[in-house]
Amino acid sequence: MKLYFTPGTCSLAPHIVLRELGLSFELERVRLGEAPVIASTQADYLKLNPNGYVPLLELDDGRLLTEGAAILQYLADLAPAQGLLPAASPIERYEIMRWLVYISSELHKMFSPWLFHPEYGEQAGGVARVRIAKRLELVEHQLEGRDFLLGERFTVADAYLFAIVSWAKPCRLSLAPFPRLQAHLERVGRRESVLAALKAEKGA
Ligand SMILES: N[C@@H](CCC(=O)N[C@@H](CS)C(=O)NCC(=O)O)C(=O)O
Repeated sequence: MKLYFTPGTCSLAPHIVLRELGLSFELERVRLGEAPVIASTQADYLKLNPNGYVPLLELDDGRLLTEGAAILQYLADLAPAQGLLPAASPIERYEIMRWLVYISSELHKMFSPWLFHPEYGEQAGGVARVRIAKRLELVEHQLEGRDFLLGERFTVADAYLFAIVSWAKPCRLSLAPFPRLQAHLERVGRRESVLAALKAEKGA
């Protein structure tokens, strides 16, 4: 398996999960932009993903899978015993899927593009910050009495939340009103898989 990733982006979530599960994988860095390329070869990345974004997972049989939320579920299902996405208890699984969709549509796509593209201007950025902060209230509420989104167990949703909400600081979004979320980020940030993923991406 090969994960196409870019440091500092949402591809950190499947990268963390690959390490959590102890799966063997290769990393391939992508330089994003108008004409994204595979960093090691300068090959045209659009040939692999015409939408030009990461993450992209290349399976051993050559199949390509995009969309972070789908990749996270696929990976977790490769090692069900590890419980990053429970299969045995359907409602818990759908609650995790609910969080994956919430993070993808209400957080991820509010940060990006609005806070990553200066061409949208300060006004759009300001609106995005207010909306994201509103959406984070639900996350803060969910974390009451819980170490992770679904309780005491780390799941794929926590990996995704960590990757996205880590953008708050560079995007000048204050997390001061969300102490439980801050504690969650610190807790997840201390995990071996996360430290290893960040180290590998820094050196890539
Ligand atoms: N719908 C995709 C979006 C992925 C996405 O937005 N990736 C960003 C990095 S966080 C990216 O590669 N952006 C570059 C671009 O859109 O050109 C998913 O959920 O996986």
